[in-house]
Amino acid sequence: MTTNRTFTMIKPDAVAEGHSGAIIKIIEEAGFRIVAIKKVHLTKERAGQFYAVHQERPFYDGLTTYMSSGPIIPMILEKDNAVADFRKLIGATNPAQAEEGTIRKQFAKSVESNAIHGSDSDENAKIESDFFFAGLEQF
Ligand code: RTP
Ligand code: MG
Repeated sequence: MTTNRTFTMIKPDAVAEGHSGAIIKIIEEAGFRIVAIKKVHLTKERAGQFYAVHQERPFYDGLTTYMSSGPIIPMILEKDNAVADFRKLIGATNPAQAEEGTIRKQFAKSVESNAIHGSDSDENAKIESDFFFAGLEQF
């Protein structure tokens, strides 16, 4: 089953450098509606819970340090085919491999500090949305 929602976070590097507005503009112009949005600063422990799926990977400690290094902007987005279309809009994990015109091509600095997150499945979009937003915030 495909749903019409996905989850994203503008990551600490992009927020700190003042790119949030430009990134949100690209997202809205691509046809996504913002369902929920806020600004939060995760603890390293909480970042570790979000990325628990990667806990055996060599980059896990660096990833959780990075994701707790400053505020992030989590959002729930709505559009037909949201998960796949949003992954396409953000581009490859490593900006060196990201296509021209993608958000990571424009704003990511490295494979780790890559400006933005996008859920990789409908199931994870729901889990990740519920991690940050209460049901009454998801309108
Ligand atoms: P995301 O989950 O953030 O949307 O990114 P993704 O699916 O494209 O990449 P994933 O494999 O899920 O990795 C999650 C995040 O971990 C950092 N990373 N660092 N140093 C490294 O080799 C490495 N690999 C991944 C990135 O911040 C990546 O987005
Ligand atoms: Mg991922």
